[in-house]
Amino acid sequence: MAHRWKNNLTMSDVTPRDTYLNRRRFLAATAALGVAAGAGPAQASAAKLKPNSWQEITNYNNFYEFGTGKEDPAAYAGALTTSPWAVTIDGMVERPGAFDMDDILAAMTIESRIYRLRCVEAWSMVVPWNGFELADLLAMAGVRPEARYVRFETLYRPEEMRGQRYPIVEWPYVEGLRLDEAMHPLTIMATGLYDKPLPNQNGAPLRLVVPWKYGFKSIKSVVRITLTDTQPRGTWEKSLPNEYGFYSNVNPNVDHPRWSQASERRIGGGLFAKKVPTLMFNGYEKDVAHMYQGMDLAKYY
Ligand SMILES: Nc1nc2c(c(=O)[nH]1)N[C@H]1C(S)=C(S)[C@@H](COP(=O)(O)O)O[C@H]1N2
Ligand SMILES: [Mo]
Repeated sequence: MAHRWKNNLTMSDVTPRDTYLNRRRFLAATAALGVAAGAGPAQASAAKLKPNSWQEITNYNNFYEFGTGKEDPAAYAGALTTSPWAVTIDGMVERPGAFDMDDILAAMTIESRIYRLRCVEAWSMVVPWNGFELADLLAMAGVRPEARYVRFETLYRPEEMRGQRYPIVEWPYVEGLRLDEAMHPLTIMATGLYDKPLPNQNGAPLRLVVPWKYGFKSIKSVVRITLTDTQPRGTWEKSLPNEYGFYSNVNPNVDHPRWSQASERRIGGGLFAKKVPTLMFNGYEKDVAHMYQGMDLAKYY
């Protein structure tokens, strides 16, 4: 379907640093995305952002719980019941328990973040998320000082998630972050898109978004968050450890064993659009590189 989409993005369209550093003003300026023009210098660059369309973002998905085709999630994720929903936060926390989605939403301030999304398969989009910082959610449970990592788990419900009836990967889908990555202000839990509730195919009702990492780290439909002192093994790391590492930071200089990561195809650019260069840490280098100082990124891929 990609050939039907019209959109022309360039790297300069996206200025994520301004967007998030000025997020409160950005939010105050507008309820709708992209209406921030003229509200001040910070908003001037934010207004240049050109997100992919709703149609693109909700019809070209990876969500293997509903099948491996890009159009399977849009076709089949409607079967998922997302209310009621609870997220268990456990492990090394002060107040472990099941947190009801309604209570989470009541406690959080929903904000807008326009982020790049770069899939490890070398395609990308720009997505206007709504959500809140993961750090604020973790604060509800109280992170204990011995915690070093965060492990996330997707719902396991094969009656509604038809892909889970097949051993495509090990279910439930699992991902993990180092605690400093989880606490980073760029790391959010998304609850919406374009100021509308998150569609099921995008990971309703709550999905992780870590914009400087390959898309598969951004786990969907999360039901459990565990604070731990042990590095979690994600679903893709377990399946193909020499292809997908724990860190999975977007890096144009470290190729996937089977393809180059130096450039990417923008969804919506059309079939014959030129690939655009992939940016270090997906363009978030200034904000996140300090966390990986001194690490050999080819070794810790
Ligand atoms: N539970 C779960 N989360 C997942 C996936 C998945 O298959 N299952 N796919 C990942 C991959 S590979 C990508 S690129 C993004 C895609 O997010 P999007 O469909 O909202 O663009 O979701 C990630 N989160
Ligand atoms: Mo992906």
